[in-house]
Amino acid sequence: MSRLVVVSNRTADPRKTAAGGLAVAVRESLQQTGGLWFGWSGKIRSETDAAAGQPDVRVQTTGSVTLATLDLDQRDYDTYYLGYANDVLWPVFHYRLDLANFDVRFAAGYRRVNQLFARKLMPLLRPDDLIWVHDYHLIPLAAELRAMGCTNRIGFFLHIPMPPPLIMAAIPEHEWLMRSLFAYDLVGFQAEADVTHFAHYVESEAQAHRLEPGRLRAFQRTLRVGAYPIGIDVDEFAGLAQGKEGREMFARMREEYSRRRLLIGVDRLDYSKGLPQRVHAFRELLAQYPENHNSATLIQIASPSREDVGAYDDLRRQMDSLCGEINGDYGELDWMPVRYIHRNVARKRLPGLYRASRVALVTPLRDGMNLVAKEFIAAQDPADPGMLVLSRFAGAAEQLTDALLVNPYDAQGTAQAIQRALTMPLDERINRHTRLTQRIREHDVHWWCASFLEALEHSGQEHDS
Ligand code: GDG
Repeated sequence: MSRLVVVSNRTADPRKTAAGGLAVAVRESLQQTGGLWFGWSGKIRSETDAAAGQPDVRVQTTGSVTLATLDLDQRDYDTYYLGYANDVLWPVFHYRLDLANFDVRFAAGYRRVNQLFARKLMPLLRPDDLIWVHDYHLIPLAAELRAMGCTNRIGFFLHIPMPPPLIMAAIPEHEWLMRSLFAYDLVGFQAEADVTHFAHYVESEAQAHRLEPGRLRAFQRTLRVGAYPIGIDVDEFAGLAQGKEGREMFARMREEYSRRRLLIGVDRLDYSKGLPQRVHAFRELLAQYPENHNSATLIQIASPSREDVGAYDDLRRQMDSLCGEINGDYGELDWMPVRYIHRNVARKRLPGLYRASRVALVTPLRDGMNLVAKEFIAAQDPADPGMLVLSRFAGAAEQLTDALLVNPYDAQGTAQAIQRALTMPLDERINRHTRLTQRIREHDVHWWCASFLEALEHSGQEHDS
């Protein structure tokens, strides 16, 4: 069997509990097969180190997994990471052209770091390695590797949404970016909508042909594409809910909120997650349904994220002020409608918190998948489950159709759905939860990993140039 080589912007220690998302999924894929995980160390290389010519790739093996990391210098961090990845690709791929900053230095830095990754990775590769590249930071990596003579099978998975062609076309380098995807053997997306957007882009902008479902031909290359919706480790997460810290958290929350109804939101503080819109909808709930006064309480955990990027500062100020207003307008001496926590909460405590909540609000304006929606389902008591209110614009909405789907831009409609979730009879909650659990079990993280790697293994070398 081929060795697996995973490449992502950041790596994490595979022995430690990862914070979530990509890190959990990658750890899962590597633990199954063993292999190499290559990426940025998260450290900025000091000028002294650079001048002293210190080795810049550190290799460390633990069990069957080898971690290889490299430091970036300040200029690369500013242009590749803060600049192109998080000030161009992230906003545009989440349909936020208004927040994108198309600075030409960013594109050059992005290309330079992808070349650096390719140069440092090449000597570590073996001829039959399967290479799996993750996410928007590394779109051109396969093209750079191919230019250096790499003939391995290389797959790419995009964790964030693929926007429609006319939004993609706003990126000055869009043609180069999309062409470089054709250096992969397999490109996986989260949802069918993303596959459709990509196919439309290459058909309209690059005269691609669809050879058969899942195969596109353009730029003299043939590429396999497909939707591989990422999942969670359902048993592990349900197990955490039953563990010591999970049970303690659940008991504390149930006691604290015994006379109230708890709603939960857990997100990175990111403008794609629709946090201000969510607070507006919650305010609307209090305005439209006064029976929730002195009762419904929203705990919103917004873990700090990308604090070096300007748009995130504005969001933080906006959330501080919205939550202050709602508490000022509706709060009582013994009741605060919103508890807004701008800190990271330990992963082991999340399942207990989810389980103690009657409703989860997962209402991004745009999201590749959204794993919080799946974690909330996994943590519920099947005999008395809480209800998920889910944005139709999250990739998860394609699968989780038994949640209450909402348009997060519509505060009134979202408030109505929240009220429906809060008052839903037990039998309907159980029926919906049973079907939702089936969906997250069918497409869990093991399925995601195995199905992507199997497709990559069988994708073969279909390039003819
Ligand atoms: C990208 C895509 C896609 C959050 N706050 C805390 C915390 N979390 C954990 C959650 C969950 C993870 O972080 C977040 O996952 P998401 O899926 O919501 O989102 P992104 O970080 O935006 O990730 C997304 C994902 O990649 C995977 O492909 O689903 O669409 O944007 O696991 O529980 N964990 C802890 N404390 C927190 O305060 N411990």
